[in-house]
Amino acid sequence: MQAESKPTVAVIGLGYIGLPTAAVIARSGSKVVGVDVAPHVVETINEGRIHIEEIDLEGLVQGVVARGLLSASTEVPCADVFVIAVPTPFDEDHAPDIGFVLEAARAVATRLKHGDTVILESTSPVGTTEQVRDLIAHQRPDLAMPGLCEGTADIAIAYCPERVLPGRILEELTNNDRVIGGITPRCARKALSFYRRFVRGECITSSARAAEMTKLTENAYRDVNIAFANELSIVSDKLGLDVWEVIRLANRHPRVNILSPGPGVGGHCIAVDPWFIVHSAPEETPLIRTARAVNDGKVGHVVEHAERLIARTRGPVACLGLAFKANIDDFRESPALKIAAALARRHGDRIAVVEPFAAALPREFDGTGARLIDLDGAIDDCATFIVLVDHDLFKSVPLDERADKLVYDTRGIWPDQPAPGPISRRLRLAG
Ligand code: SAJ
Repeated sequence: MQAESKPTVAVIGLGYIGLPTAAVIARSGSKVVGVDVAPHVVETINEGRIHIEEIDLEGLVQGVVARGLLSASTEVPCADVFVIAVPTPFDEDHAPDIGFVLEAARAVATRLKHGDTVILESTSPVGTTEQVRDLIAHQRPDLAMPGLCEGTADIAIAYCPERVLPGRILEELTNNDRVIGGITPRCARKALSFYRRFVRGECITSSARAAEMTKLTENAYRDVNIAFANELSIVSDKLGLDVWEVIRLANRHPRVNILSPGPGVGGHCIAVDPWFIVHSAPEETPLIRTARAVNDGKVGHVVEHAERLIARTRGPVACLGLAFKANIDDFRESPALKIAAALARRHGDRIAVVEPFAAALPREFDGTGARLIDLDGAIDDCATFIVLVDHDLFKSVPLDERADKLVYDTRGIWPDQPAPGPISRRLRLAG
């Protein structure tokens, strides 16, 4: 990569992180090729459209594709900078699976030339960037590798985790601070000069291993803190207290900031990444492991409470929301989906699901008899509401449209909801 010219870039993986990243880099003037194994993703992007929901992304992709700055391919091209943004799932034993990262590295290795930079952005267990380096070293003995050669390496390899929040990806991609961990300090500086082209937040350099651990730490921190809120909600339920009130009052302390309880923790990051730490240090992580158990256990707790409510009522029950969090169309690892599907399996056609981000019920509901209805239909037909997601649409329902409903609000979106009776009151307060 020459110092001042705009580097050509290949972004491997065009999912929730890779596509917005490719588009933002293209907006900065670099020619970007996005690479994905799925032909329909490549076709969609080359038509200037997108295959995921994210605020403002469609317009941005349309613009950079039209200007010839972004294109997509199933093949990794030659480039100055390679950004790897592929998934890192875990297996049944919660062991991280870095197979997609290594596959991407293998494809990148065939294209590398002297002066190129390889950056891993996928959330990865500590040591993965070094494994990428070792794989490339094995495949390309003609290139001097950072950390393995005497003197200056031929290529730079770094780890720079994405930290963006779904629903705010474009804004956070540009404005969040970035941690850039190099295999060597020289690698970190090389990657830094790349990120400075499109990141307005501060870019801090470190080692690849520290940057890998930083990313895992951020999500484990959030998981542990949500677990605390979820545990409080179960305690409050037992003691007949309103958990939302308790948290609101406690948060008035200047050094207390408790997060919100909910039906559990979903998504593909916070419910997954803490396991990468546990897996690398199983004896040393009782707290992180317990937090995972508390958050996973919240799903069963909500199902039990909902069951009791449903057993005492008649007629259709509205489950509000399936997404793993508010205002997105992402149902992966969603506690709301697990809860609604469990209730549908048990109560069949009594269950009506409202999810403005779904065109049809997911396959988990096949054969249950449950149906997808819109919010107005639920307000007209259902006397019982189980709130599972805090979508803005649900929050906007005024009190006079729900005052006569029996409500179990796991997200605390309707603090003004009247408590019609002792059982439902206890259920609503459970959080
Ligand atoms: N949740 C609660 N209570 C809360 C906050 C969240 O129950 O107070 C639940 C949500 O409903 C959801 C889950 O936790 O089910 C995760 O949602 P989230 O908004 O906390 O996080 P994600 O998974 O959308 O994104 C996280 C972010 N990490 C942190 O905030 C530390 C994001 O910055 C990361 O880039 C992303 O993971 C990632 O890709 O790793």
